[in-house]
Amino acid sequence: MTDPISVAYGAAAAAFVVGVAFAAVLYRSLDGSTHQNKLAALAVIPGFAGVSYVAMALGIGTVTVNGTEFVGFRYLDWLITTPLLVGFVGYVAGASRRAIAGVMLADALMIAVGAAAVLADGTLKWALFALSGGFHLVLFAYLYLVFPRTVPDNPSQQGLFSLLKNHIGLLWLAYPFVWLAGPEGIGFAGAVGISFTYVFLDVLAKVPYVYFFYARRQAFAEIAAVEASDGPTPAPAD
Ligand code: RET
Repeated sequence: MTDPISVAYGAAAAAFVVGVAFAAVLYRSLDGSTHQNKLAALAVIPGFAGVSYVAMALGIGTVTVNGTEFVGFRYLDWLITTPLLVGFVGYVAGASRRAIAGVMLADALMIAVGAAAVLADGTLKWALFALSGGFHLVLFAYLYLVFPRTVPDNPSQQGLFSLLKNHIGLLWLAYPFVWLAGPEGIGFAGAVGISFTYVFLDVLAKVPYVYFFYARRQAFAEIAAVEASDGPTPAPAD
């Protein structure tokens, strides 16, 4: 528990507590909004990550397969929380349930196939890596081609949507490269360096994400106001 990686994992768990606090403050600020209950699930993103990082700090779920360390809780955390990260972007975009389910499925498959690639060897490993990368591209297509079509003509919602889209679009690009560099890929970097990098990326991917919802909560107030009005807002006369 006192090795540097466990300390870094413990520090990450503390950072995720801050993320849960942002989700709680957002929840309270949405009293009376129709979005309050759905956005409550945002707390699962840093919450599950925090629990996973405690497990990782304690070495629970970490096994060595074919000489490579497989950090089970890392992939379990990603499997549960990354579909939520992309699903909520669809929600902000006002996307259909079908489109939201589609992006969440592509994301979950990207992670599950990526986990299988860690455990596999030889050609199969690289085939699975490529397949996971393919699901990553599908996810990008939802973010950059499908979701923008439905974003309402409302500056707060458009602003939050493009912030989340670009946050995910840029930051998540790092993951496959880190994986490739690590022992599960070509092995340029060791397990310790890779684990530190994942800690940094995971905290950046989740804590600011929840904060953006809080800082831009106006987007939900306005949606609520439009929904509360009787029917569609009349078009302004020219
Ligand atoms: C893997 C390896 C196989 C190829 C690809 C990957 C992508 C992973 C991503 C993970 C994102 C995780 C986040 C975690 C937050 O805590 C599985 C590394 C494409 C994009 C955002």
